[in-house]
Amino acid sequence: MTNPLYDTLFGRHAGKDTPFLILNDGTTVTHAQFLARAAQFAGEITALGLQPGDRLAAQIGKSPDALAVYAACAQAGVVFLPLNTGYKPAEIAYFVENSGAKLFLCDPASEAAMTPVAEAAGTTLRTLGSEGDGSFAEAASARPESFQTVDRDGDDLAAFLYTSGTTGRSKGAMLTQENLLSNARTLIDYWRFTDKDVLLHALPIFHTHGLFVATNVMLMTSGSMIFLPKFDPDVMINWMPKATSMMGVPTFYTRLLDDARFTRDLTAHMRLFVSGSAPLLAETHRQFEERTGHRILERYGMTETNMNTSNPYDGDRRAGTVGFPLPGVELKITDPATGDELPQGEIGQIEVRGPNVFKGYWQMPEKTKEELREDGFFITGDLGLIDDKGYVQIVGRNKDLIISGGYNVYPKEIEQVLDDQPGVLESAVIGVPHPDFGEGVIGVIVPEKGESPDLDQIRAALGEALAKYKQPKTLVLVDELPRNTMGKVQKNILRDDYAQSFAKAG
Ligand code: MLC
Ligand code: AMP
Repeated sequence: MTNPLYDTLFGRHAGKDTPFLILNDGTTVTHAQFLARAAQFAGEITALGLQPGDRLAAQIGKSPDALAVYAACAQAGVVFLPLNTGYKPAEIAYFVENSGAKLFLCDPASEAAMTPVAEAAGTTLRTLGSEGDGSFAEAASARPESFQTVDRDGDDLAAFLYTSGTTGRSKGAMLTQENLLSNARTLIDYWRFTDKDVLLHALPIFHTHGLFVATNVMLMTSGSMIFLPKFDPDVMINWMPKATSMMGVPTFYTRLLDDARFTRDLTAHMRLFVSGSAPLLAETHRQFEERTGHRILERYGMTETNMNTSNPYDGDRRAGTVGFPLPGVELKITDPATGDELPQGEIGQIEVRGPNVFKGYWQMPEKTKEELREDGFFITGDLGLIDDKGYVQIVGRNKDLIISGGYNVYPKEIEQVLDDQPGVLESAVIGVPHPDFGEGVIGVIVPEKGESPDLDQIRAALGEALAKYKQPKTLVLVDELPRNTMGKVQKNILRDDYAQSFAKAG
């Protein structure tokens, strides 16, 4: 093999007229059509001067063309950097600049806003829309439908996915071809995917879950995907009888359960429901089984590691646990202070090692060293234990992180924006239970002495700076923040104080 990622996921389908993507309007994109488009894109990327190892950043809506950019990068040996479509220009500027991306693809509608971003970073900007439109798509249409695949090695970089950090600065997790391939191979086996599977795909394709877990698995098994632009209960319910499997974040499951049309009959054709990216409440697990007869299979992963653990396909899928370490993945629970391994049953930090674990953070050797040990164990920042049956339970986080609807929100990033606002002395951002998103973001603000900050103006500033899902759903003003004797803000007290804030929301 000359290019393991391309050959294993894409090249294997050369010339096949089998369905790959089934779109909401009922049209189908075959494997061969998809590869032809990807080859045109690879030709265009190369013509724009990108060399193997260069980065291509993309903030584009979910569509077959968007997925073809991933395939094209693999074929041209270019590192793919997908970006959340909700990010604002101020957020994008950092990723494009930090990654040194040579080409930045954005939606035609955001071209004007992104032009200064690309100019400042010295990056070429092209557009790609969801309907085959945009300057990149148009230029690529004139290119051949085949492309000489660039030689690559399993250890070469395939993708950068940025994850935020507790310091507020995002880090580019460098993932190799083999990181992605090894995980997909394992998951296919563990979850019994075959070419008969039809996956209901409603996740975004700019994160690990929708891009690598779902898509790589289906590409590797030659199955097909009902490829939906976003999660919409009506559309999900419409397509469910045609699917065999679904992967989703817990919000998908709670929203489906809220819909009376979601029944045992509707799911009769399904063989597997997978949940991950955020904790699934044991109650949701129970209600789901009661309603449909299916037991959700919960697994645990991260951007830096792909998937680490999974409940079993055949054995007991235990609610409130994330199952066993996947084959090839070593997992241990360690003492955060000493790094020593703890006995079974004790709570500590979760560390993992395996072919799935990333190569480090782009141009951040110090950060990499803090989290990725020399012996290959990655300190996940999650706290957990291994129970008496060997199941891993996640009990909390050793990092200041909120997970809202499956998206990670790092409080520091929001606090920095809040602290910059006129009349604000300091702030603390917390996550509290939310019936729809699992956790909802709250911003607690302390005004400067004698000041009364304008909350509408602050909301507007947050709207300018941050993607919608990061913006606090509630802002509150307080006289002071609770602190311990060391002066550290006690977020646990704030979380208790505001625990009921979203109790009636939905
Ligand atoms: C949307 N909103 C959110 C939000 N998503 N707010 C907080 N958290 C979220 N996740 C905002 C919207 O902008 C809107 O604001 C309001 O909340 C309601 O929007 P909605 O229409 O109900 O949201 P919707 O578009 O339906 O999106 C909800 C969702 C989506 C859950 C379907 O967020 C989603 O697809 N999440 C999946 C995330 C994911 O793929 N994570 C995997 C990461 S990989 P307003 O004010 O306009 O009303 C990873 C590793 C691993 O973690 O283990 O997998
Ligand atoms: P991300 O950085 O977006 O990849 O998010 C990874 C984080 O999501 C992990 O470190 C966990 O905190 C969380 N996570 C993923 N899957 C689960 C799960 N099944 N249960 C609880 N938390 C999860």
